[in-house]
Amino acid sequence: MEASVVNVPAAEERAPGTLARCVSALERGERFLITMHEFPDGDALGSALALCLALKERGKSVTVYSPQGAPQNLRFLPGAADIVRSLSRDARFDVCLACDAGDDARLGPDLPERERRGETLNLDHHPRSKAFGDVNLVDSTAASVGVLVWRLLKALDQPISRDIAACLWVSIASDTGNFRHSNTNAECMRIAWELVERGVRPGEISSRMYESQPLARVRLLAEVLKTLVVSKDGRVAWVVASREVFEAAGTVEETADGFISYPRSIEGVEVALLLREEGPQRQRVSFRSRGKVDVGAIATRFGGGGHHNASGCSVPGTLEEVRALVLREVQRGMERARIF
Ligand SMILES: [Mn+2]
Repeated sequence: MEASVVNVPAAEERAPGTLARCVSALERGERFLITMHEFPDGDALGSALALCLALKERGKSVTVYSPQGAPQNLRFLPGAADIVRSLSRDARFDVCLACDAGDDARLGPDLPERERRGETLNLDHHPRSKAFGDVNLVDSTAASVGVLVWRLLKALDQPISRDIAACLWVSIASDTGNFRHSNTNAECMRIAWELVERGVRPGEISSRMYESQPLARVRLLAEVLKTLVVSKDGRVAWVVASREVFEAAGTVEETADGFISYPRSIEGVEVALLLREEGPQRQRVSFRSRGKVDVGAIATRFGGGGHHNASGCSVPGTLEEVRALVLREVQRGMERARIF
């Protein structure tokens, strides 16, 4: 093992042998299924595709499954074009790897039964991750699931190709907000350094991820920002992506993913929300916290989940009803955090 992987991961201390069990499953298995949470982000896709590339280099048969596939700005990732959106009923695997899932309910409708998908490895860093795997490699101190994949590949003595490095970079850069968020730590910076040494060009990847937006998405942002509201005390800010907002922007294909960073960026705001209309009677809510309020706990109350500073849930009710409900819970969260 290289000197760069000096820290003993917290997960290894809590559940000794977990990493070794994963390594042995990766060595023994022949047919692999890799999947991730629905509507995958850079971490889910980057970690899954890095694993896929590594396993293929080891001569394994690999299927990567995601019902939605990669969003437009992540389609440049090596292997993204080979993601399958459905699985046949008789597909069988030796090992199933779930990346960044939080909960097996988020793994898509075609996830095979346990007997057909094989030994299930849950690779995750969500603090309330459900232990649905036969092996649960879960470490909330890992900045992204790509960090866990890095540890696995190192333990396997797997050479890190430039393509694998690019996938891991996207995983880490996405979940740390480009090394800005509070989960940015020494381990992920050390890995990032090694990835650059293996040929990753951070500027090129950033440009693909953030500076290749369709015009319609920027028009959608303009409409979403018109809905910005800040609470009287300046601590809570929210934006709304309703059906009318999409109509005004003239797009149905674009998503409001990431727009929550704008209310979050306002000085003095502790909690930011983005409400998206999933239907007239159901709203998707994303939360971001500046650190004092545990928005993961708030989302969990509504049946969702996530991290202390970033979470989401889907709530039944009209936009008005859901906004009132979640704002009340945010207020309680602020009181618990002693922010008045
Ligand atoms: Mn993640």
